[in-house]
Amino acid sequence: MNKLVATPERPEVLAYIALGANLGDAQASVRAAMQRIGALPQTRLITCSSLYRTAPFEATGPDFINAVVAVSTRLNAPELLLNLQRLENGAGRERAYRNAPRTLDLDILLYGDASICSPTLQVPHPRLWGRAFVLVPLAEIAPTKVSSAQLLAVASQEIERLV
Ligand code: PH2
Ligand code: MG
Ligand code: MG
Repeated sequence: MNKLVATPERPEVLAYIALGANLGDAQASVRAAMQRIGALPQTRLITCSSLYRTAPFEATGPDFINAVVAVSTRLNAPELLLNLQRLENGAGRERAYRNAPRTLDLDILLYGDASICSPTLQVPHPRLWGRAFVLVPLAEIAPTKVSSAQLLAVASQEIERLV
């Protein structure tokens, strides 16, 4: 006899994603990416930071547009990463060399309280703390995640909130 076994629903996890672009219409790319992230399967957009214009940090090329979003998702972290990479590729992302100018970069900063260290994904993002272009928008939408000392440590990096 067939048994109906209910598959347990996966938990919703609050994740933070950094968005960046410095090729093409970067503001439009970042805004469109916010909407596309919210339309990913089993994922809801919770909060979007403002957009910020930032000087390239350990990178060359035009100024960046950066932002951070919070999502609630039932995707696991590797699935979320795969979906974000599809959005990067859909936006014409090319990987010519490390930190090359890009049409869209989407990085998982935090995935709930998870610590992940796999060859393809490290969470929390290993370079989260030294970068104003991530910390300032993250602090805007999740002030408890960033201390004033951490913000002070990146205060010399150029960043301008767009209105
Ligand atoms: N991303 C990098 C390297 N440097 N600088 C700014 N301002 N914004 C970025 O998004 C950025 C960067 C690697 O992903
Ligand atoms: Mg990045
Ligand atoms: Mg990236």
